[in-house]
Amino acid sequence: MKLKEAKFTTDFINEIKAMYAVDLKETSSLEQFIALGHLIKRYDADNWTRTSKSYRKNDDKQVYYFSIEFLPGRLLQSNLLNLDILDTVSSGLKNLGLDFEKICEAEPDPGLGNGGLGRLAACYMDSMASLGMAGNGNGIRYRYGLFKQVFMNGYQVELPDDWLRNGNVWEVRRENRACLVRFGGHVWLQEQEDGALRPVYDHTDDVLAVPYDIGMAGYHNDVTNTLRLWSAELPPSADQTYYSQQQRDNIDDITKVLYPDDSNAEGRSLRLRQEYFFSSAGMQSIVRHYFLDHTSLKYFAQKVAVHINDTHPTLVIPELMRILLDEYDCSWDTAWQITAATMSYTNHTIMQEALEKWPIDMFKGLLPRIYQIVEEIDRRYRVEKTPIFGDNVVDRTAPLGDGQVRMAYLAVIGSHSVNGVAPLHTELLKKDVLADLYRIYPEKFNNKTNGIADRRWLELANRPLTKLIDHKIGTDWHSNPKQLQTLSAFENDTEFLHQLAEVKAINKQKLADYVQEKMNITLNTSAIFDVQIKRLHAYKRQLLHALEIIREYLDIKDHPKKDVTPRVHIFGAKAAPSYHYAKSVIKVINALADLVNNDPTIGDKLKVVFIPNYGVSLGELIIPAADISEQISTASKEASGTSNMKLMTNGALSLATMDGANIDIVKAAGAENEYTFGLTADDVYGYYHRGDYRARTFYDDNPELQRIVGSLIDNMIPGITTEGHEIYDSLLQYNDEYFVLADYAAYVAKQEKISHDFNDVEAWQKRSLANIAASGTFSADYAVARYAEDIWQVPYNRILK
Ligand code: 26W
Repeated sequence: MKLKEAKFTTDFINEIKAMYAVDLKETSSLEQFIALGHLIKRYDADNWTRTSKSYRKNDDKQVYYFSIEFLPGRLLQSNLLNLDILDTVSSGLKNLGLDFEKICEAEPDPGLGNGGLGRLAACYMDSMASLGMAGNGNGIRYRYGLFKQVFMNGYQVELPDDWLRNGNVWEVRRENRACLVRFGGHVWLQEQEDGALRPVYDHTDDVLAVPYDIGMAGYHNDVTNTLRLWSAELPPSADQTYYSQQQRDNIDDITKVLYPDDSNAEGRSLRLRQEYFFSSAGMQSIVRHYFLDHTSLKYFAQKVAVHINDTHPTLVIPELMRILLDEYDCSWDTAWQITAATMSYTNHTIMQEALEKWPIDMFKGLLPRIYQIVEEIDRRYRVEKTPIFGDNVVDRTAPLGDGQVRMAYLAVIGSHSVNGVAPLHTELLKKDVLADLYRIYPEKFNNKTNGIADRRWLELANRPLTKLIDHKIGTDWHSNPKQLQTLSAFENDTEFLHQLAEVKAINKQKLADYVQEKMNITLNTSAIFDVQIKRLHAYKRQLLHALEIIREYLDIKDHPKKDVTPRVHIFGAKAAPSYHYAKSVIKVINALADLVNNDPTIGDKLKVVFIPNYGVSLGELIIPAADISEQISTASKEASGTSNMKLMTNGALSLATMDGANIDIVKAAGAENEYTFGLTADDVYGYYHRGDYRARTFYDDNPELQRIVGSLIDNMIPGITTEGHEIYDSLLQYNDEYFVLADYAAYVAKQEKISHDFNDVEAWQKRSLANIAASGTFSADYAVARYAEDIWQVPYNRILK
């Protein structure tokens, strides 16, 4: 949009006056942010209105991306960038004597997600809008997001994330778009005078689902899509009938808080209520919207694509069936044909404990009508497939089995497309986790490698690098990220390589200033910034990284005169509150940090920093400062990873196992520009098949490893008696489930090589440049375009080069 600085500053001052009736200089950064947010939302209102109107006028097919998690991060800067007024507004505010950075930091970071899945959904929302695609998000407006993490004596402590205490400037409450969602009660089919069988409900617990819409502005295209987040409230009948405090609390609880687990399906009934709540509200509002401009269901699947982000929204399948059968008198076959053609499902993990299976009793009690429909889906699936594939395969793949509703199977059977998020992951789905269903529906399976919103993770998070790249190759890469590849022409441009090193140094200093201020730890910015930022999980092997730190520490202690390449190990990771092992690893790393950082003989040769409360905003500060990107998961366990892509595009070199999208990153940038090591997925599966992995063998054969693992229990690291023994036993008594000891030697060898290579600045920057140049392929714009072409069949108007 066109905006003159003078117009902006006038509007802003008026906004402040209108909202706070005080002069600008008397307002806080938070008030300035809130006023600015309201002003920007007003600037974008025309785009938002026009966009949804044009989709209806052109009768465009629309995508509805259902996700129980969205991690949008702060929206101020990305909205300003996408509306093409970032420079105007930032200089306008500076000229008013305000601190733009402080205003940006006043914005709450909506933690409505755990990690990869939630952030991917947010990146895809940005790309759908930026491609001019009719892409709507559908999720939950949690009153409390993912817990705030603080460390008390090195232990993780969870605090409530009261992100709405100052309201949310970007949202619009849509009272008149509310829907009623029914739980519990009894349902039976009753013959009507027209002979049709219709369900009759009684004693149901009804909940009002109220949507809050947030505009998703596209990049320089005046398109603004909608992210709709649902909130649970008392139904209108509450005015007439008495509701006990308990009943009121039961309703409130539905959207009160995000479940902080990102890999363990707890199977709590409140979680099931959350999943049905937003799936039903979302589906009802989609069908209602469709019938604003259509009279028959014949074209529904041609006008609506519903995407199921992991199994959490799978109930959209029986819910659409319920609506078509019960409210539109559709025949079963027609309803099923429409539903399967509308639905598509993405799997994000192969971890067994993460695959949702709901006890039938709980499911039936809470969702009686939905259970009847799932039962019929199961019955018809068995009737159709048993003659072809036999009892065993059908029993193993039917939605109902072992007293459970198996959500992944229901998602596959009820969708026309099933995709993994990186080539290796998709192969493992076909060969292992969903092998039986792949035999039955091979045509449904496809791969869609993840992507990242490079506008946020490069253009916004790393302004110095963006300016340097613009200076070298122009700005076309902003909307055609593959253009970054043209940077490789400058791989021998030593001046440019040194400019790259300066940019990295600026970002490292920025992070060092934050760590100094918040944690009172002084970082040596010429050291290697070795970064591992992701949820704390055994398969992600933060423990392997910790063992390396112990090795480095002992090496310096043993050889104080030895010339070492200084290192700073940076961790960011939340552990699910109920995940005991993960919390023990956090304690051990923090105890190790205390030992290393306060050991006078170490000085600034080695530092360990575990930055608390890692999330999107901290990621934007840490990622541009990274030299090494730790992607060391046990091969086959990380479906894709996306921090690997964000670190790559900011010039970090990957230290990686051949797992998830690491494989594709190595292929894109060239193995010579990364550090790969360790067992492959085939090696890991080989051990599973043979059942012959013996962690102790690796321990017995490696005295150095014995000393390092021994330091977990020999009090070298103070304060970890319990945790040290727990981890020590997990390795040697419980046979090291994630092959940490098997990969130790290869990992350490690469770390040694990194210490050597880092000192050749030009060679290092040349490899850093190769990563930046090759990173364009991992833009979410290309990933979403592939979903649009192969799965959703929706148009988008941006020509992608
Ligand atoms: C039921 C508990 C639960 C909650 C969340 C189980 C599983 C999840 C998510 C699927 C876990 C997740 O975030 N998976 C990550 O998804 C990313 C986006 O595709 C991938 O890049 C990561 O590899 C994957 O771990």
